Amino acid sequence: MLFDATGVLNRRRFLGAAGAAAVLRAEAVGAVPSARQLRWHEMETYAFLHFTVNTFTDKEWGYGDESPELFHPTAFDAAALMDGLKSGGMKGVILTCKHHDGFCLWPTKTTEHSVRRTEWRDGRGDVVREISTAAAKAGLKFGVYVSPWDRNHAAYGKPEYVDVYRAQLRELLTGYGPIFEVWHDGANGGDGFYGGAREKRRIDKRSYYDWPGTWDMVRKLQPDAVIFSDIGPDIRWVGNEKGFAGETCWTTITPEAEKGGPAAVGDVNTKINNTGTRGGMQWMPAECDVSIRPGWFFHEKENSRVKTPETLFDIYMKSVGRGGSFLLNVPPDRRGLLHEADVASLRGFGAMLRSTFATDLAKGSGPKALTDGRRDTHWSGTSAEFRLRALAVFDLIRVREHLPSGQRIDGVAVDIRDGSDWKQIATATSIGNCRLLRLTQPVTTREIRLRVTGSSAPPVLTEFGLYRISS
Ligand code: FUL
Repeated sequence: MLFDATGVLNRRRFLGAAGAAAVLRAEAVGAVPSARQLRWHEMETYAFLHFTVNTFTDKEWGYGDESPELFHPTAFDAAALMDGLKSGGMKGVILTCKHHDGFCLWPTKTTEHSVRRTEWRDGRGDVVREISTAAAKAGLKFGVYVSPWDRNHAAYGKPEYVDVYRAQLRELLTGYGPIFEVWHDGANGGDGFYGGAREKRRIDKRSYYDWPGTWDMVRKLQPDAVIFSDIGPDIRWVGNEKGFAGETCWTTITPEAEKGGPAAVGDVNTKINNTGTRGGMQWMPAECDVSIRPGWFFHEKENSRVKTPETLFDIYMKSVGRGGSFLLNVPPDRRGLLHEADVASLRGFGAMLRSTFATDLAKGSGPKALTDGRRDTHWSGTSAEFRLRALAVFDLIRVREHLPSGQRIDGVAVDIRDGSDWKQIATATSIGNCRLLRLTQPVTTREIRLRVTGSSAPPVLTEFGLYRISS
């Protein structure tokens, strides 16, 4: 028996069976995901829409003194936006309901600085309403980005503003149906218009917003929503805006401030956020955000710099393929549509994803729970063999851990049969929700073996799949 009656690993037998010289650590399974995190883990790929007055001023950060009249999309079409995102395989969409400039894309009661003060839809428009409705119709989940920093609001920096911020969130979380994610950026304070004061306002990142109070409110209003920030509590920033997680990326983490000590929204050690912490205190998966263009907002001059489907696929490998999620920003243009170049790239990427994962060559070839294409069935062991019906060619391997059991695996190796021996073709460290192992050359074989080369408790896996990357 590899494990005793209580499930504790017999170290000597484990090493023998795995055939690896891994060092096992006898530690507890540690942090495990909540139900809302588990649901989020299944999404993997979703989109950001950065859209506001900046789209019309050609800026990335508005100062807060922009006239609302500047916002005048000429052909805004939420259904068309959703079509474009869906063609890229997106499962949800997070809208910048308010960016740092403070302009609100919905007719909020909290400020005059909103779509109500525009000629768009005769001042009766509501971008949040149109996007959330179109998303639901298209089968996409909807999330909100509400910038805590507000360069327009006169009260920013004073205690009253925190109530304004919460009231804005409350409107969004109560008036627009189910929300899957609430997104808080970490850009806090600085110079701005602030109701005409035009000055620099600094805030204390650790105390000003009283984040626990805000997050309690989010939990009450939308208990199923995951909350994102530099420090979670549900989903963490991956530490860069290029869309990649660390080659080793633990879902667990004990976040740290840039200079050590407890982290805060706006003050994290980005390296630790990028890799997570083995055996960390919290289950807090990494979200990898990146824009399809150099900027987050639409700029005509960047039309020739839209990322190609191949680049997006590479980012997918380094985000979803390392246990995180891929949050791809595709900014609407001044018409209120996705630019043709972005749509072409989304389509190409979506097609690559769909055709790559259409056929799992390992299906039915090994332990049932690993090869039945389901995530709710799981298998425990340290070495599994797969015998395919015929010779197959593949260059991509997908391995998934059973998340409710915690992140147990420290490393895996994959071998193919080579005469009477096995030949190792790939290795990986952290697994978590999904690990994609891309081979440098396609491999042709019928017999494959997965070995767990180290784990902190009996490994529990839900999937082993083999694919051929489509170009
Ligand atoms: C950052 C912001 O400053 C950027 O403008 C953008 O919204 C990015 C996703 O988050 O904190």
